[in-house]
Amino acid sequence: MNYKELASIVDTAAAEANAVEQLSQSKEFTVDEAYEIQKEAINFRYDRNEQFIGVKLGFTSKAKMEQMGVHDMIWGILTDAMLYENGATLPLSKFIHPRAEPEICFRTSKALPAELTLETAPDYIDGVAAAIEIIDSRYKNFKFSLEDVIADNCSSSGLVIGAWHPVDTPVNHLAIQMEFDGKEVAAGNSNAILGNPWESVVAAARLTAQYGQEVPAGSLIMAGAATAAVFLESGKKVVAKVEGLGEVNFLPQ
Ligand code: OOG
Ligand code: MG
Repeated sequence: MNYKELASIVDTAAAEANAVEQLSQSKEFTVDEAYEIQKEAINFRYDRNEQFIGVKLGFTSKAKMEQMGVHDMIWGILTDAMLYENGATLPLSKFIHPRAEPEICFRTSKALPAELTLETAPDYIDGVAAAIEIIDSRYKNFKFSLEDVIADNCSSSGLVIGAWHPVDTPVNHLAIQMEFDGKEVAAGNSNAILGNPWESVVAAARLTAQYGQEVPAGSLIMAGAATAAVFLESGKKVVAKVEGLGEVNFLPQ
């Protein structure tokens, strides 16, 4: 099977909300090949007129790596079809076994260069916001190897963004919390994200350049979860709160 054929398996699984076996069970592939498969899977979305809106990083915190049993940072692509409005109802029928995780989102003001530092990164960003990512692995039992999850566009399936705040809004050492119907289901600190969430912007610039992905002005960068992700429950309102950045919510139904 070539990359495109492998990509069509995860793309169809996503489109039909039907879990499949891990791709590596039929063919072994490397991390670099996994990104080739991811690219082909995203091309299927572009063929359906979905638009690039940004990138997401994954496994930027210990909590996430431990939950999923993997040990390296990953990145994937976000499209407009994944974006839900703050307060929206999320149709659960479109998903397989979705989980939510509270995150921080950055918005680019200029195209990202390949090399950024903690000092230069803010020059390329014009907003920060509280966010929730909805991840929905296309693999059975939400189980995968590092290569498999990369090929599956890092489980990307949805995101909700809160109100934008200026670029100089502090993002370090912020309390992050997620509630289902008012009950806390996850809690952490923003510094669990690579020691400083701005490191995610630096990493996004480096990784996207390495794989030839442009990140134009106006793109979103999801920094990765500081806490483990939690399975959605129908009718239970999901609220994420990030100290200083406010709240963001949606209703799975
Ligand atoms: C992969 C996606 C990880 C994060 O924020 O760490 C991720 C997964 O856990 O299915 O989005
Ligand atoms: Mg995430």
